[in-house]
Amino acid sequence: MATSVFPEGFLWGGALAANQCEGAWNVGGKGLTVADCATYKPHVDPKDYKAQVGMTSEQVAAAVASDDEHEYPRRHGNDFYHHYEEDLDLCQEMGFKTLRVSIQWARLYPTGTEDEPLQEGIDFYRRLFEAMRARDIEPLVTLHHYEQPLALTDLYGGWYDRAVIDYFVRYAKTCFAEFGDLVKYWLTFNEIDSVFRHCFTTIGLLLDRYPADKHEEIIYQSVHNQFVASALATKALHEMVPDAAMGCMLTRTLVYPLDCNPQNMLLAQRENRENYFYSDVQVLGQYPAWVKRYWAKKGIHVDMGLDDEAILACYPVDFISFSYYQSVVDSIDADKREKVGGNLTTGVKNPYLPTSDWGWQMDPDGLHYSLIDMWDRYHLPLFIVENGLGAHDTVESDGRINDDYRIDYFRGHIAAIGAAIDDGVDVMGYTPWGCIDCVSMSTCQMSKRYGFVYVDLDDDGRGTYARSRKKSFYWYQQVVESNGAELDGPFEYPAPADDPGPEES
Ligand code: BGP
Repeated sequence: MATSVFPEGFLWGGALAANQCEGAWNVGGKGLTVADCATYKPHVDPKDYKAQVGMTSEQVAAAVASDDEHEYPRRHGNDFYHHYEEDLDLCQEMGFKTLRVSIQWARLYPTGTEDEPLQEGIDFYRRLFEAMRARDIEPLVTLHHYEQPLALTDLYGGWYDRAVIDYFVRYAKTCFAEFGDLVKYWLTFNEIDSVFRHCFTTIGLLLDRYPADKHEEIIYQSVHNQFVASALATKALHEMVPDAAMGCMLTRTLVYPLDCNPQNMLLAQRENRENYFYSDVQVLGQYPAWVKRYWAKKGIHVDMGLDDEAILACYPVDFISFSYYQSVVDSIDADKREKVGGNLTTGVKNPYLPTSDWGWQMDPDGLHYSLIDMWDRYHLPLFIVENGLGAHDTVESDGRINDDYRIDYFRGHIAAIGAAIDDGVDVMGYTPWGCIDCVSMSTCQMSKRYGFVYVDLDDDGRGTYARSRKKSFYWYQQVVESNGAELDGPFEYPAPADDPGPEES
């Protein structure tokens, strides 16, 4: 077998988020979340990403009044809440060393503000983490993945009010006290940089409640409150669970200049810096000077507590995690150019890159580039906690799902990670997104599938929720077993009739 460039103990695995997989939206006293309000929207132009995630007060009121799960597919997810044992068996069979999941704040504190957590919620997550440990799967847990209690929107305008900092820290401390013996790797806010792209899912903000000229200031204020909450959660984790580590989580939206026009170079540099603003604060522990100058020029006032900046400086994160799906191109004359969509972003079409079924540009070299760039900037271990291909899968008459396109995608990206490691970058692990098919974040489609494991469920909510192994399941199993050395080797894809089914654990 070829030798591996991946370090021993590399955390191979997969990633899920509670709001897209758990279902059981009204079970165990769980409160409504922002995710429970997201509607099914298959026909939105991917370039018009605001239409995918923009949310109004009227739409939220309609969601609150409705019990429908078809219109609000994240309410049923893939029913991981009831299938997690079987799903973990499949992850174990693929050889997973880790699985990224999230805790729904509203399963513990239905409105986010209760004095005591719900025991039923705690019991569920303890069972889940114990089941992972029983299979030697290291839990990697996000505290806040687009699923905060909806009540905080009415009570505090989402994260606009700093009162939410204390509620979040209390919730985080509950998690560390209840699960700290089982969970050693934590992340605070998923894709914290997405506040400007979709502020309802990230900070529970309904923009129609505020004057338009204040929107930018409100978003900066809210994300400042999240930065402080994240630092205080990091402090609490280090005090309560000294052998645990906290990471930040960034959407890496690598921007290339369209060409070597110096104006385009500067434009791309500025946009990459804007992307790094969030990790700069969480890793370096201070606001970059350009942000404060920008606020001053625009008359933006961010209310900071006396100790806030000291808190940011004292409690930076231990490692950096990020999602990477595609790169973006920009140009000073972008409005005259052909555009493409992406992960809730848009850009100029890159003539060198193929696109996915949803029009996202696939670029493994961009992952290689990003890893080097982030390592050179921060010198902290990097963890790729989301990457993957959303695609239409077909179940053949023999029950097989021949997702060679997904294997090709992963082969390229894993080779890119290996190349970055070879270039001296410290990479901790890799958890492909949606390892078990789940509901899409942007469009709430079930038909946008990312998994190694197929879930029998369609966009209309029809199906048995049965799980089956795609061809990529066996391919990835071999990759993990060889610690990333075997990306091309032959492997068997047994017909589902011969499939042994999940092993008893
Ligand atoms: C990331 C989110 C995930 C996930 C993924 C794929 O930005 O953190 O929750 O869903 O994107 O996006 P989508 O589901 O819209 O295809």
